[in-house]
Amino acid sequence: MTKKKYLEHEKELNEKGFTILKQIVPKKDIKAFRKLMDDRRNNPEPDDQRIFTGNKTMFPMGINDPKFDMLTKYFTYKKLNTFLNKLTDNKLMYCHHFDIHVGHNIQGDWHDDVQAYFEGSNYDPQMAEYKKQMSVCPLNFLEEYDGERFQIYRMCMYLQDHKGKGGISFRTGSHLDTSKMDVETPDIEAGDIIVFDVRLLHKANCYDTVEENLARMTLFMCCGKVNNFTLYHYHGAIKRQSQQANGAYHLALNVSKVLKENNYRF
Ligand SMILES: O=C(O)CCC(=O)C(=O)O
Ligand SMILES: [Fe+2]
Repeated sequence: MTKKKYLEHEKELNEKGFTILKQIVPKKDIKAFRKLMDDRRNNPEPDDQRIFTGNKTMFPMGINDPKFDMLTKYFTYKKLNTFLNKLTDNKLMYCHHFDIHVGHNIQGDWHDDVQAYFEGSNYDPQMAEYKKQMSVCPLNFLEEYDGERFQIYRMCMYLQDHKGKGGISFRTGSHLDTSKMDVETPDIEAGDIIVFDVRLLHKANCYDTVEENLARMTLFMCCGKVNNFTLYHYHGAIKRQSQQANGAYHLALNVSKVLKENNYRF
């Protein structure tokens, strides 16, 4: 990526709250991930953990389940890693938040993906109460602290195209001002990765698997710049994951190995 292109993405991310990195994931990986996820959904083994909401299947052990080991490839895409390292001044940190979702046919609600209660994060009082149980950060997430600002991002990999329907919508600029109402629904091609600020309000769009003859599959990863904001979020994400998985959170040894090799702290 040229310096000019990088600066355009960074500006868009800072101002609108999201940017799209085109064609990060090779077609052969998309095919292999889809096959794996389809298989894990359709052929469960007795010790598998799964959560069903509507027709969506989630895997609470996430990438730490050895059966999903192949998904550690997510941390190896050079173009994505170069972008994230530039964005975080080479202080990139994995936040232990990795969602594997298969199937989704209902319209989601507007929400952010912040995994801790921060001062100023008052969009939804009910969510604020839930977040307080995860992690309470005394910092205001709109202000700088110790020369650092809130820099936590979600990386969204869609394993099918969404041209005009079934993807994700954002309330542009709502990461800095929750009263922003302008909605954008970007077209996505399988293999693109959307990077968004976790404070940005977003919602999943309805996708009829039967009509499309294809299950809606997504892989959402999360990382940030090493600083106090990120640490509170990180602890909240671990707590959430252990609640979902009904047990202690363990980072799989192989996941940590791949993270380390690719300059992600954990
Ligand atoms: O599936 C999507 O497009 C969005 C999902 C989402 O927002 C979430 O899991 O937090
Ligand atoms: Fe979300």
